[in-house]
Amino acid sequence: MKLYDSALSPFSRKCKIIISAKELDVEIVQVDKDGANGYASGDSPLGKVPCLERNYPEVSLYDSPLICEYLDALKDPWLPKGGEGRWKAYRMHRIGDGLSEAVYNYRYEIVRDEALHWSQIIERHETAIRNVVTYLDGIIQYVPTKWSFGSISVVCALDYADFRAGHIDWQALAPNLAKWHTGFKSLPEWAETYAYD
Ligand SMILES: N[C@@H](CCC(=O)N[C@@H](CS)C(=O)NCC(=O)O)C(=O)O
Repeated sequence: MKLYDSALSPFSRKCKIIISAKELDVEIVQVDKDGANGYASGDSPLGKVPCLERNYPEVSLYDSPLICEYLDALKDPWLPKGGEGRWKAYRMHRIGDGLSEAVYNYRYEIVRDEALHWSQIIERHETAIRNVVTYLDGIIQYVPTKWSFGSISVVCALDYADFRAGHIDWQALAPNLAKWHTGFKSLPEWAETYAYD
């Protein structure tokens, strides 16, 4: 199997944490942008990373929540099989992704020429970032302090927020979340997949 990857992508990083933690046999392939096609990410018509190419190219998987669920299921699944725990894990995974999306959208606004900046949209994304970290700060004591289907997404989003929207200083807004996040930095998979130096 091959994971089409770009080192800075928080969506791709979630997949790499699972691959590393579970020692899965997946080749990580760095891809470049291909103009209006997006990334040259295998046979994904979306042109986005990550994309997971399995043994049959016609059944590649795209969109990171789906790829994470597939990879997780290959060995000792973190995602609970059913019950409320499963919904909680999906929910945490998706709020982490939503944070990454808000940071990503913010970034795409501010890299335009200044004359094209749309201040209401920039403020919309910044507000979403602030609201999500404040919300997470209040519930983080219920979220596992080790890798799980939910925590991978939140950890990747927080590092990405630091990298692309550091002026928000999410740690100051969310001290409980900051403490929780710091606990992951000593895990080998964190350092191995961290690309924001
Ligand atoms: N919902 C997608 C989002 C993936 C995504 O937006 N990836 C970005 C990189 S962080 C990308 O490939 N952007 C290229 C483009 O849209 O042209 C997922 O979770 O996989």
